[in-house]
Amino acid sequence: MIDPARFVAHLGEQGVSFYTGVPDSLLKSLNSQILAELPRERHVIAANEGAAVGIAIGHHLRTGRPAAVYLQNSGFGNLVNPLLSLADPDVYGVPMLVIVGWRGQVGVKDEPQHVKQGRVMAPLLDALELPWAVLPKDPADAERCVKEAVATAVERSCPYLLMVEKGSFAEPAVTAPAPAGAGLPSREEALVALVEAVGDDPVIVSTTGMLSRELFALRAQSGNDPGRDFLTVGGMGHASSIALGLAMREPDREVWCFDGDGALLMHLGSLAVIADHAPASYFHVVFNNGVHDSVGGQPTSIGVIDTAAAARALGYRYAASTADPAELPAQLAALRAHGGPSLLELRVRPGNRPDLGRPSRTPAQSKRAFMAALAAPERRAAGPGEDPPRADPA
Ligand SMILES: Cc1ncc(C[n+]2csc(CCOP(=O)(O)OP(=O)(O)O)c2C)c(N)n1
Repeated sequence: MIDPARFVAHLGEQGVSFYTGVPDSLLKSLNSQILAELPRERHVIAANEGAAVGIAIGHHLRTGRPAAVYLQNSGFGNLVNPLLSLADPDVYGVPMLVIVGWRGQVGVKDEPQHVKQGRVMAPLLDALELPWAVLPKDPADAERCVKEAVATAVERSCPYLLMVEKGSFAEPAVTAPAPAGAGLPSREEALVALVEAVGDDPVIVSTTGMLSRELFALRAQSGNDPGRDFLTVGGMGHASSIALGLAMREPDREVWCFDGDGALLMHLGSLAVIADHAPASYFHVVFNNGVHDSVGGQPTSIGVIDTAAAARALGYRYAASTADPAELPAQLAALRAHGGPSLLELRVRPGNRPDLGRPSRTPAQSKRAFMAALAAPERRAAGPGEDPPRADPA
């Protein structure tokens, strides 16, 4: 295994001393090392993977040096646009080292949302016509690989991609300070109270990561599952847009998006579009723990904004904030009284219980059940010119 401290030191020796990216569970040790060791001038946790490439380009324009960009391969699609239309040697030609955590690698058991992305990684990388390699787990081989990667990136003025397999990095010797949150409820406690206050009739679209797993576990435990939860297991940052598409075709039923602060920031522009198009039945709750909790607790930039004020400034009809689950019935009454699109920031502490399970149904099974529940006969008939709702026969 690779010692993350040595990895960072070795990259420094190759002239790479600036890091930016979106954290990943496979890169957790490296992310912790960078967080603990580097000053803020040398490390930026970006809103999304494409933005990280942008930051790396800016860094190079002023320093002439390559930056390191890190991400999980789930975010590969976000990165491809600026990589190919800006950094590529056919455009500006910007050297950088792109370190990609390889979830869903063939032969390694992983969640359904990672399987296809993992399986097609090699052909996708080949199609980019950029140099890439799998980072060896042996420390000496890893150093040789990194040296060669940086030299190639600089020589050819291009991004070089390094794929990192599960279990490549050892635990770091240093630890970043634990994120704050004392006195706040856990995400799961807040979720239980929120689900109770939302009630059984609405549709719920929950965000990527632990929150969806906690919602699934809550339904399984309580035995009360109205069947109208959509778990956004991949596509981080898009739960609010899924909820928008739904709400526009479901104006007589409340649609609630349960979001995370990292996911909210990842595609914050969607809020303006939601404000512009969502019906009054659209409600948005952001579980704000200040970190990317699901992949190791690395901070987001949510702390610099007033989330409720930002939602109002982006056009939401009403927005408020609370850290008290007991206040939820009153807070939700206020949201409902104002009508949507409205947002509630729910401040919670980082962390989850260690024995949290994972959804036992496949995403395709969940989708069919969800569509069938929405199309259930007690619902209104399709309006003129509308397709009747139907479950996917696949
Ligand atoms: C596009 C994309 N980038 C990165 C990831 C990896 N990832 C999964 S959950 C998560 C953190 C989510 O943070 P937040 O929305 O704040 O929710 P929390 O985990 O704190 O509850 C990340 C980075 C992903 N799934 N998709």
